[in-house]
Amino acid sequence: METLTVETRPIAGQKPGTSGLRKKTTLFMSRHYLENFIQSTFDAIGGVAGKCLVLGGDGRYFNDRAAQVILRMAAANGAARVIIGQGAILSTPAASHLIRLNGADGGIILSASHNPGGRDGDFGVKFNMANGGPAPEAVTAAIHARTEEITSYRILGAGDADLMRIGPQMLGKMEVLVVDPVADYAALMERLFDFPKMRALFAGGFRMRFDAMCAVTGPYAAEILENRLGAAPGTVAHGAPLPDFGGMHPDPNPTWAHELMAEMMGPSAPDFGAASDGDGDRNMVVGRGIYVSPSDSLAVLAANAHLAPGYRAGLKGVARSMPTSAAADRVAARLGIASYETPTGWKFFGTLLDAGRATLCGEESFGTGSDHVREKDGLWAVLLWLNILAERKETVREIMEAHWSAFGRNYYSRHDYEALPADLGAAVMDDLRARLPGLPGQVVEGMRVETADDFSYVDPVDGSASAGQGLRVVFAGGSRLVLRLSGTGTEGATLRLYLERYVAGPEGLDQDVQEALAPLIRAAETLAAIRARSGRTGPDVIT
Ligand code: VG1
Ligand code: CO
Repeated sequence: METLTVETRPIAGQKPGTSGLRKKTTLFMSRHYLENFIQSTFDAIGGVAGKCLVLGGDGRYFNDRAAQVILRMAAANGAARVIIGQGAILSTPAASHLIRLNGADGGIILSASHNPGGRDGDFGVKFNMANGGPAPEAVTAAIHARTEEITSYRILGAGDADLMRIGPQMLGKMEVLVVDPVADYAALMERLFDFPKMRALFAGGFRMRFDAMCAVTGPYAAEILENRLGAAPGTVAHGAPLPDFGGMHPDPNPTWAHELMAEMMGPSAPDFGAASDGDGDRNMVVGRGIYVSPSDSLAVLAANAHLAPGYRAGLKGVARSMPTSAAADRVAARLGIASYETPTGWKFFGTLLDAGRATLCGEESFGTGSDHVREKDGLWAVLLWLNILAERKETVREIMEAHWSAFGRNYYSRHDYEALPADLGAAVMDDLRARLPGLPGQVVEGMRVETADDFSYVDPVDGSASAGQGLRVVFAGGSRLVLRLSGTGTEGATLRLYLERYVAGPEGLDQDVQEALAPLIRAAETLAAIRARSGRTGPDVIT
């Protein structure tokens, strides 16, 4: 088998965003596009000669073809071994676990997460480091810089590897080890949680619905929930991963997981509902008749994690992304442990997890995880909830209400304005940023502005700095609004407006969320005028 060196030229725009490089699938399939990015990644990390990598993806259109190209490129670049999920399938948390379990040097995950799949949808590539976590900004910047100067890439002149055959095979001089995508991950979950107790819960008639949304989590959820925990067959809906996600939009929020929401709010709702996203790293949790906001979910998990065997020793600290509500901070304060506020994106949690400063991490965007891997982990969060439910023997509603009366309630919502013209999105941000210095002291919609800034972060472990991470306006009493541009979209600009208001209780803990936030919603329009300037009547998605 011959190693080919193929001449190429830099392709503009190969700049990773919040979570890897995401582009239209057809662009990724165009000549040299994937190859340039993969070679640039290999070059930026000092080559892959002699190294071991993990490879897999969420099964979306082009997943299998891209995996074959990457295998041939890894072989041509001298990699010793690639561990790949059968059929090139791996959820993001399972990939993170395999990197750590095997002491691999890193991994490549093929996913655009919640972005729609299919030929007309999106595709993505993420690079993860030896700790199993997303490449930090310094590495993604080096990859991007390399894409701007690349002149050639190396690829093996070989046929396809047989990715359905579990076990080792050779591709040139490189070993390709095909593994069951689920087995090691399921074993890890059995170590963290009290499976006998959770089995007893289901045996006692507890009913659950898990909506895998035709994305990668289906096989994981079916194996763990139905086979190992004894949940009724059919508990997992939309369980077969499909290249176009069956036309679904695997974003686990009330808008896109509307089937699950309708069932959970209906007359014959099961006890517990959950959904996950395209690559299995995010989760939505719903009780019978009650939606749990992701910020609240993080706080409840932090307050109750000690009920699960893997966390019995207690938590070292809790970290959340800046736009996530401060509910988890209140729990950390009560537990006497540290809390951290990081920029959006899981890559910022890695150093805290590695240094043993944080055990649980979470984002308002339905991402929760712990130090068991270095990615957020949708099914893990669902299992921790189940373990807590099995221990407390209360309903989700009872658990939420008890939590709010103990800690107060951080009313929270995110309003997304999707696919705005890029220049409009940038102008809204620029104009509000320019106004920030003059805002403190001003009264907007009856609320006095206390502080206003553009969030910047210095990593407490490695000292790396990240500026421009979101505009914050904080009002007296702690209510706040945050505005930032999405870094995962592939069309125009998506503005995310985050709204939060704290009510200490005991009165006012059961308000409608949007009504509780109404003054902040008005203040945001006064300050940023997104509706007026875009001509939109409201957000596209409310979570
Ligand atoms: C979004 C979320 C962010 C999350 C990221 C990747 O980013 O807001 O919290 O980490 O997606 O998640 P942005 O830049 O569009 O706001 V995933 O599951 O899509 O890998
Ligand atoms: Co995801």
